[in-house]
Order: sequence, then C-alpha cells, then structure tokens
Amino acid sequence: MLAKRILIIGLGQTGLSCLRYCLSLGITPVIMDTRACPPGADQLPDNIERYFGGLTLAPMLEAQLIVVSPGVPLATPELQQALASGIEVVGDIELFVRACPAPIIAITGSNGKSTVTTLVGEMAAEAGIKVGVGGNIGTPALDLLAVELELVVLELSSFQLETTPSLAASAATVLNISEDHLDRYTSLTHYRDTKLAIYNNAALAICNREDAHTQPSLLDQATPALLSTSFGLNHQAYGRIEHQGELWLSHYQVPLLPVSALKILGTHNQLNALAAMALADQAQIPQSAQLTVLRRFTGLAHRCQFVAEKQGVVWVNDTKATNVGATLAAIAGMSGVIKGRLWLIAGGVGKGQDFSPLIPRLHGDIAGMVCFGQDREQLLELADNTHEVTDLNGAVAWCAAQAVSGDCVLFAPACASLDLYDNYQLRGEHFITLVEAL
Ligand code: UMA
Ligand code: ADP
Repeated sequence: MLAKRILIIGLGQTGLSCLRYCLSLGITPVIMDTRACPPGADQLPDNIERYFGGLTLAPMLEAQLIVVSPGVPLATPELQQALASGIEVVGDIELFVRACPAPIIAITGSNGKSTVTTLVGEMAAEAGIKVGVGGNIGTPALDLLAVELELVVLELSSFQLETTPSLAASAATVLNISEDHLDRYTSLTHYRDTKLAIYNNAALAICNREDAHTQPSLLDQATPALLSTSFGLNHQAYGRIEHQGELWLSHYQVPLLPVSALKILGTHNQLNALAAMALADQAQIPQSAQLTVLRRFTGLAHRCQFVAEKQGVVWVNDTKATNVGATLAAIAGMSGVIKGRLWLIAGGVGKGQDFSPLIPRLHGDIAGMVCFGQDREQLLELADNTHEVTDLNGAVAWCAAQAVSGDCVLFAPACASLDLYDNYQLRGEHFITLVEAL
C-alpha cells in the first residue's frame, strides 16, 4: 500500500511517470521542482498542488512519502532535513520494484549500459518472452507496469541506485567503473559504492574480470555469500578462446560465436556481448535466441555511429561518449578499423573528471583534437595537438579543413551535453546535420 500524502520532486520524465502511477492508484500527489518552469508543467492537471522554482520545506515535511527524481541528489539539504524528520524518501525504481511481479535483470556501469540492456531485451523478445525494457535507457520504469510482463530489463544509473533499497534482481551487473558524475559524488569510491548497491539481494552478480571495481567483495566483506559469475577477455567463465584459427566468444571454453560475426566493433563491445549472454542465461533465454541477436545487432544510434563519408573522410557520431572511459573505448574501437589518421572532437560539461587518461592517446592514435563547449580549457591543456573553438559548428569546420581522404573524424566528446544542448541526442543530431551539410 502506498502512503496517501505523496510528494513528487522533479517534473521531468520520471516525475511525470510517478504522477501517472499515483493517479492510477487513486492518489493525488503534490508536485515540486526546483526549476521555475519544469518540462512537464504543461501536462500537469489543474487540480494538482504544485511548488516550482525551489524546494519548499513545509509541504515536504507534511509528506508521508517523498519520491525524488534521479536528477535531484539525496544530499540536497532540504531532502536531508526531510530524512532527518523520519520521512521516507525513495526513487521511482523503488516504487517499481515494490510493485513488479516479474523477475528483474538489472544493469549498471559507467559505460555500455544501454547497449547491454538493449541486447538482453532483444534476446528475450527473440525467444518469445514478454519483456519490458526501461529505466535510465529512456522509458521510465513505472510505465512498464501497464502491461503484464514475464521479464523486466532495467538500465539503472547511480542516481537511481541511491534511492532503491528494495531491489532484489534475479541477475545484476556492474559492467565497468570509470570516472563519471564526480560533480555529484565526493570520490570515485563514493560513485562506485553507489553503483555496487545493484548487487544487494541479487540472485546472481555478474562482474567484469577486467575491472576489480565491479566486484562485489569490495562493497562489504560481510555480505552473505553472493552467487557470482564473470565476463572478461580471457578463457574463463564468459570469455574468449582461439578456435578454428580465430577468436570466439565462449562459455567455460565452449566456443559460441566468432568475434568476427559481431557487427558492433571493439573489445568493449565483445565485453558487452559477453555480459548480455551471462544475464540472458540467468533469465533462461535460450542460447539460440542470444546468438541470433548478437549476429544481427548493429548498435544503437549515437554510439560509434557511422554518419557519412565525405571526400574520403569517415565521420563517426559517438555523442553518447559522455565520459573519458567511453571516449577511450571509442578511440580504441576506431583505431582498429581506419586507414588514415584519427581526429577527435571533444568538449562540453566535464563533471569534475580527470581528463589525463586521454593524454597517451593524444600522443599516439590521435592526429589532433578540437575542443568546444564549457570545459574546453581543461581539454586544451592536455597536449600540443589541440585546437580551441566555441561550438560544434566550429569543431566540424576545423576537422573538415584538417582531414584528408582515408582519415576519420570521431565525435566522442567525453563530456555531458547540457552546456549547449537539452540532451546528448540533440547534440548528436546537430553533429549529423553539420556533417551532412559538408
Ligand atoms: N532537475 C532540476 N530540478 C528538479 C528536477 C530535475 O534542476 O527539481 C534537473 C536535473 O538536475 C537534471 C534534469 O533536471 O539536470 C533532469 O532530471 P530529472 O531527474 O527530471 O530527469 P528525467 O527527465 O526524469 O530523466 C531521468 C534520467 N535523467 C537523469 O537521471 C538526469 C534519464 O536518464 C532517464 O532516461 C529517465 O529518468 C527515465 O528513467 C538520462 C541521463 O542523462 C539519459 N542519465 C544520466 C546518465 O546516463 O549519465 C544518469
Ligand atoms: P551507457 O548507457 O552506459 O552510456 P552505451 O551503451 O550507451 O552506454 O554506450 C555509450 C558509449 O560508451 C559508447 O558510445 C562507447 O563509446 C562507450 N562504451 C560502450 N560500451 C562500453 C564498455 N563496455 N566499456 C567502455 N566503453 C563503452
């Protein structure tokens, strides 16, 4: 039973889904948003009590339950005050897991979440399972409750994991950990520990052998024995072996699929495929369906997406590379397939990241990097082969003037888009428009 006096904080996609959910249960919630004109304001029925332009403490303290959107940190002083007064504060995913009767596959990590979530969802659908796919990937989880499902695949951000104490996934994975969101967390350890909460009460934890940060033992030595398996690039568990003269994805050294059959490029995508198989096995999705999907999947839009070849120069849109780890993976993936030099476009909101892991690449694979947006100064100072522009128009024009036939221009900004765009998709679409106009 949900409390009767519910306050929803945030009127974006999540807040609107929480509103719909409350109304479906016959509860009229109160809405609050720090923004003067939040995106969902025009969809709010007239009879709903609302507070915009800041967090107002009095109605917060009158609530029995506060449902907070992922973009609002729990550390916000007003929320801390509500918590100190004994008011329960949860996120939309918490409401979802309390209400969802179907088993849940839960996926987090700094990078690869949407790719793996989509793969597992497609594998389940291929096997004829009634599956719902949602969470941070875009469809708010509560909207999945509208139809009866046999399986739910959730992409979960660290923000969502902060407020989901009842999660008990049938399989959970942390794909990898690299610096991100350090404008919200006090340290990498703080960020990692928030993500590792995905393993709490999971029936199976699936970890990355290449990345010790993803392993649950780091969270709490006292955690009761958790069943776990792993994926990685060697022969163990979900891994890779040499077979018939080439590399294959394998499970306990049984060859399953030649790496060459994957249409998604780079070792990071091989890890994504292995993680998806591990999750799918736990969800009892037949291997034939898994392999069918892995053979046909060409990748999601905005992730290392081929845009066009112009005068022999290949242009690639990886606007979803919103942190350094993703940009490094994209560079490694592209370096294996291009003939000429690689030009990188980067910049935006750096979120407190350390950009220095890009330095060896700037001295190696990358001919030049053009930097735009809010935190471009931090990128510019990494090496001598960098160039400053204010916006993406300037960046595309500069690369078009540098690159020659055989080269590749990679837009993998290592930053969030919110200084110049509403979201990463709009940034990617702007890039595509600029390239097509060349
Ligand atoms: N905001 C305010 N005041 C408020 C509420 C929100 O300023 O009172 C700001 C937030 O700081 C943020 C923006 O508004 O900058 C959106 O926040 P939100 O919590 O309203 O977001 P939603 O529209 O509900 O979208 C969220 C996820 N966004 C975030 O966590 C920031 C979406 O993930 C997700 O698809 C959606 O719920 C459905 O579950 C997007 C994202 O950027 C893709 N996620 C981050 C990431 O992947 O790095 C975590
Ligand atoms: P997320 O949902 O976690 O942002 P995506 O699947 O959307 O992840 O991929 C975003 C970007 O991250 C990709 O464009 C690619 O550059 C990079 N990436 C994808 N998978 C991985 C991985 N396993 N390790 C490192 N980087 C990755």
